Formats: sequence, C-alpha cells, structure tokens
Amino acid sequence: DDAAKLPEATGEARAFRDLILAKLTYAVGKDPIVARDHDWLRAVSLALRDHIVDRWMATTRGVYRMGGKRVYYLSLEFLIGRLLKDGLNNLGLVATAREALASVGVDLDMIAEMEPDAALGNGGLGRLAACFMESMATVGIAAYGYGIRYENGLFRQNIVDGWQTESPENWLQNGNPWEFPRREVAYEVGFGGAVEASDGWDGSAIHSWKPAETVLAVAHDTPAVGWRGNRVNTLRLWSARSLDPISLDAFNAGDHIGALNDRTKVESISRVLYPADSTPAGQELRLRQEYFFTSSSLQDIVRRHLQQHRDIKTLPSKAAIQLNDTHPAIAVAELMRILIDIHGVNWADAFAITRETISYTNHTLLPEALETWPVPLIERLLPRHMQIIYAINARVLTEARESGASDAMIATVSIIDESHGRRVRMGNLAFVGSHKVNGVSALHSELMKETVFRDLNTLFPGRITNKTNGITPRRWLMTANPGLTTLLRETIGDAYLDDAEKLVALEPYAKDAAFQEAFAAVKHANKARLAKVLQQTVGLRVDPSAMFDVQIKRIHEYKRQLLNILETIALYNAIRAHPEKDWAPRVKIFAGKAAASYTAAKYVIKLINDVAKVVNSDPAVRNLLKVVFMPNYNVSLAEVIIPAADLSEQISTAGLEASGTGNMKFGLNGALTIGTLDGANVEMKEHVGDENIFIFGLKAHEVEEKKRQGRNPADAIAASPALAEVLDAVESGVFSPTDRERHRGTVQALRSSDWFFVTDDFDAYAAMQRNVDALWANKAAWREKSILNVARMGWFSSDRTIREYADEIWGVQTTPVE
Ligand code: DL6
Repeated sequence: DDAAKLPEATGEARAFRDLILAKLTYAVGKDPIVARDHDWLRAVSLALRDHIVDRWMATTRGVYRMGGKRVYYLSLEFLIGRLLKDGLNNLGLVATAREALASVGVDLDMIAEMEPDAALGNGGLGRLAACFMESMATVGIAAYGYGIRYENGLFRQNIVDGWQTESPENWLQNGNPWEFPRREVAYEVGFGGAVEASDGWDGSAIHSWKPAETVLAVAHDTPAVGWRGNRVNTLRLWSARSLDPISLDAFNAGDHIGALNDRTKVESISRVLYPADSTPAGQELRLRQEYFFTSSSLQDIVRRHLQQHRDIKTLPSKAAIQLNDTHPAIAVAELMRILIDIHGVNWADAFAITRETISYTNHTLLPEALETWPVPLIERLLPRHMQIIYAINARVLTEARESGASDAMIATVSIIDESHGRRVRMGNLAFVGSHKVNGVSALHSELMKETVFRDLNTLFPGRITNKTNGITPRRWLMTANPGLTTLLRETIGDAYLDDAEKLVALEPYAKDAAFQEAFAAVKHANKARLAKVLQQTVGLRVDPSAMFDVQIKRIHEYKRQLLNILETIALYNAIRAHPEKDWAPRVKIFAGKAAASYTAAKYVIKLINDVAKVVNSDPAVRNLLKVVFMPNYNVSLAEVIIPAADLSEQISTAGLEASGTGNMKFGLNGALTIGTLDGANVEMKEHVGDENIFIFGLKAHEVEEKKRQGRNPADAIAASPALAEVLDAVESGVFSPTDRERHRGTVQALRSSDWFFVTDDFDAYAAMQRNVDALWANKAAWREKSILNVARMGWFSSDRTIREYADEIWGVQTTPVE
C-alpha cells in the first residue's frame, strides 16, 4: 500500500533506481522489503561506484596510451571524510539519486548521514591531501595518492563532564563500499638485519641488505573522482599483513595465543593513525609506518615505470613524487637504495634521478614538530638507509665546505643533528633529496627561508618555492552548502562551478538589496540546521538569528582557543556589568580534538566547557551569549558548521600557523574572518580587501622581536584591566566551583611565560571583537562584506594550487575543466 503512494522515478532516475535495486539484491543480498538503512546506503554507494569505475578504467587506459608523466602524492594522512555525496555531486547525480531513492521510500540525506567519516588524518595536512586528490582528478593530472589504510583512524572524542576522553573509531565496521582490495598487488617491506658488502666487477662495492623481518604491504584502491567525472585517479592505501599468519609450531605446542603474536605485531603497523598533530610521535612503530608505506609505494612506482618504460633512468620524466611533510622523507634513501642496490645505477646518476623525481612540502615551523629520529634507531631498523644517509650527508657537507660555509652553517645543514644525542633530521634529508621544497603560504615560505632552512636555502638558492594551500570548492561549497550553490547559479550562472575564480561575477550583487535578502535567507537556513544539530547533540537551544562565532580546528596552544575563551569571559563580564547596552547576541562555537597526551590542550577544552556551563545558565546574560563545545569534530561536522558561520576565528600567534585551510572554507561560505596576520590569512586579506576582514594583533616579526627582547606577560596583564579581571576569575575558580584549583595551572602559565602571546594580543583582539559587533548591527554592511568574501575567495580553490604544483614543481600538463 505504501509503495503505491511513492513518487515514480523517471528517465535517468529510473535507471539509477534499478541499479540500486540490483545492488541491494545481488551485492548486499537483501530484499527491499527487509532492507535497513545501512543496506540502502551500501546499495546506493555500489551503484554510484559502478558509474565511477567506468570512468576510472577509461582514465587508466588513457594514461597508459599516452605514456605521460604521473604524479605520486605520498602522505601518511588522507582525511577524506564521507564519499557518497561528493561522488554524486561530481558525477552530477545528486538529483538523480535523490529521485531514485525517493521512489523506493528512502531519503538520500538521511542515509548519507550514516556513512562513516573516514578520518585517516589528524587535521589540515591530511585534509589538504584529500582536497589535492580531488583537484588533481579535476584538472586532469594522472595521479596516485599513497598512504596507509588504518583500521582505526583518528580517535572518537567524547566529552565527559567537560573533559575529552578518547575511544577508537571503527570506520570499517560495516565494510567499505568504495575500496577494492588488491591482494595481488603486494610488496615485501624489510626491517632490521644487516648489510652485506661485496666487490662488483669494476671494484666498486655492492651492498645487499638482508632484513631480519619482512612485512607484506597489500594494496587497497579507492577511486578519487574529479569534478564532472573528468577523470578518476587512484588512492592506494597499504595494509600490513604477515607473511606467516600463524606459527604452526607454537599452535601445535598448545600456545594458541602466542602462535598469533607475530601476526599481531606485523599488522599493528596499519592498525592506528598516530593522533599527533604538530608533534612527532617518537615511537618505533611510527617510523615503521613511515618506512612501510614509503617503501611499498616506491616499489609500486618503480614497477609501474619499468613495466611501461623499461629504463629506470627515465624515471624523472615519467614520475613526480611529492612528499607530504617529512613523514615519507625516508623515500630519499629508499629510492637511492632501489636505484643503486637493486638496479645497479651509479651513485651520481642515482642521486640526480632521486632529486629530479622527488619534491617536498613543509607544513610547520614549530621546532617541536620537526621530525628527527635517533641514529641508533635508524641504524637498527634500516641499516642500509643509514649508510646511504651518511653518504648523502658527506657530499652535502663537502659541497657546503667548498662554498665557504662556517662551522655553524655546517652544523645546521647537516642531516645529522649532533647537538641532541645524534638524530637524523628528516627535514634536511627531504630538502637535500628534492629539487623543490615548498611552503604552504607566502608568509610561511618566507619564514622557512629565514628560520629552519636558512642555511640550506643559502646553499641551494631557488629550491624553496611557495604554493599557497587551497580547498576544493566541490566539497566545501557545492556539497556542504547546496543552498548557496543554487543561489549563486541562479545569480551568476554555471561558469564558477568549473572555475572558482569566476565567483568575482558576484561582486556587483554585493550591495543589491534583493540579493542580500536571498543570501541572508540561505545563511539563516544553514544556521537553523546547525541549531538543530546543537540541540540534538549537546542539548543547547540557540537562536539562529544570533551571530555564530566559530573556532573549529585541532586544539593547540598556538591556535589560541584560550585567547578566544578568555575574551568570551571578558564579554560575559561586560554584559553582566552593562546589561542595558545594545550587545550583539552571539553563539560562541568551539570544536576540535586535542592529542591524547596534550594536557594543556585538554585543560582548554575543559575550561571552554566550564565557561559554557556558567554562561549558558546565567539569566543575566539574557541569551546574549551562549558558549558551546561540539564533540568529535570531523570533516562531516565541519560540513555542517562552516556554511552556518558568521564569524571565523583564525587567531593563531603570528608566524606559527603555516597556512590554515579552514580559514578559506569559511570565507568561501561567506563568514567574515577575525584573525591575525598569519599563514594564508595574509593572502586572504589581500584578496578580499582590508575592509572586509578583521585583522588584529602582533605580526610575525613583532612576535620575534618581542621574544628577542624578552618580555614579562605581567606587564601586558597589568595594562589590561579586563584581562586581569578575567584571569583572576579563572584562577580563583569562578568557573570551576567544584575544583577551584583546576585552571590555576593554565593561568599561571600565562602569567609566567605565555609562550603564545595571548596576553600581548588580548586587548587588540577584544577591541576588534567590538568592531565586529558594530558591523553586525548594520545588517546591510555585514552582508555586503560577506558576499564580497564569497566573490573573492575563488583563488583559494585547490585547483589553482594544484596547477601551480603542476607547472612549477612536477612538470605535468593540466587541462581546463569541461
Ligand atoms: O598545509 C596544511 C596544514 C596547514 O594549513 C596548517 O597551518 C598546518 O598547521 C598543518 N601542519 C601540520 C603539521 N603536522 N606535521 N608535521 O599538520 O598543515
């Protein structure tokens, strides 16, 4: 009876419905009558996958036929999120799938929400890799992404009594419809053992590494679909498998658990993603992960190259290998080993091939985040690589000496850090083994030249280049914000969908009252949707007409969520002191994960929740201020929050945020930015115009100058009565009445050292927030700036970034989107 009332699917939707039903029946094994939501999700995903696979094969055949150069993006993290909506969007099938599912009584949005969020990354670095995969397919680059298929991605964050707790996120529990296991694509990866040397026919030494352990890397392929299905590339993730799944001797001797020990140890390599964001995990397992995926990826690359082109020496003309941060930096030594030890290439040629093929992206200047490994660890785990690293280093140091380098310079360009108990500097290894080294924003790239790589930059001038990050407008505008996408199409046509820079066509509408109304209505609807999620997840009711002021990102001291919450307290105090004033109603929204071992960051989360509890229940603030921490931040949550934001908080200590990409997503969705002159904020200001962004605080060189001079945070606190009052309140337990000591450590750290210049920037930040309030009061002026942000953010599309990599680093062709 119900079926009779369902809408009929027609045309393409009918065919898609039939495909979904076929998948449900023959692949999922369910009758529609008993199918559950998860079954429908799987069926529609498999149906879409068929469409993708057709294009995937066509793409792959095309690349073989043309014999062109491929790009290989090596990244320990790919924060891909959900794939269904994005895939439907890129193939133009959203409406078709919606209609097809409706005809069988299923709601597309509802089942799409059930897809697990593939969190194979920590934050910006991993999400950038995912945006790049999509953009490479969009602009027509033949590319492979290589990484690890973690069984457990980033942890699930729970908030228990205001504290973060962590539990494993089991994203594979219902299977993964997108991936194709390739058991036949497997490589052996060695660890430990010794190197044997013998004499070659010409008297040169031949080295042969005899590893003590061997792990099997098995490929799992996920198609990466470009816009309009232009092309489909491959994300190849490696899973660790034991060569001997069970020790039969141990099993037969009755040791049933011990018989599986080796397997468990081996498979732990691809078990978990290290939840380290901006700090290297100093664990042997992490180094094993890095070598595991780098070695298997390089073996795969070289195999493909030889199969098609026969001559190993032509590798640089057919392969561009991009190292996403230093995590795959061991690639420099591994490629040398493959070339010299396996293919008999001489040292000089091998090094030339390696350098021409590899390039490296740096994502952080934080000294504590620059990866180094103890020499004894590498010697034990990768003995041949250590020899090669020494040999590369000897040549670099000779070159440096010959160019007149001082001893101090020799010490900084050396791959071996002798000052901290002999460690291998992975950044230096990646630098010397690459033809290009890039930063991720203009400021960051300049700072790289002045700080971490100053001497290497002198030794190898011109090697450092900038590639300002970008974001894919498909996921971050079209999929996340269909309301705005439709409004833009109705207003300026379709061209911007293929070229985000065409969004400038929106500029003439910025002051247009009718357009402003429509634009505001879209924002309001997005805010109402977020308000509903807030009510469902944390039980807080908020008014969608209040300003949604958002800071969502990893919790880190340098990102300064602390500055934000302290200013929130100051605002709270001010509202209580002057309730009669015309305050702009605000909802302060926070979300983000702290690394499990990062105590200071976890206290920030607790403080936010403590403040929320007090503020949200205080009738004196009359709904003028609400504070909320949304648990378990991930890509999917970002897709709901960002389109609903009015104000985007990008307030890192200047000089410390390499780029930021959240800043771009907010701008593209019409949020105004309050931020420091840090990372890509600098370029956003140039693009959107000084008058359309709220910039405050110390600049990077001023922070450095203050550090050099030495400063006492007490001076800044004494000069700011508002800050002093806030710190006293937090310190004395006003927000933690059950444990008045709780936040004393946080405040003491500000009073004594304040490494991240929170006290120095507090007043400027608070003053700028009052400018934000003033603008909020003028709806037309706010909307105009918001529209201009959307119109001028097109440059931050990752298509632009990828074209720059293609032209200036990889030497590969791109094609216009059709
Ligand atoms: O480049 C992507 C992203 C930047 O936008 C962020 O500013 C930066 O913090 C982040 N870096 C890392 C560093 N991790 N390590 N190593 O995640 O990269």
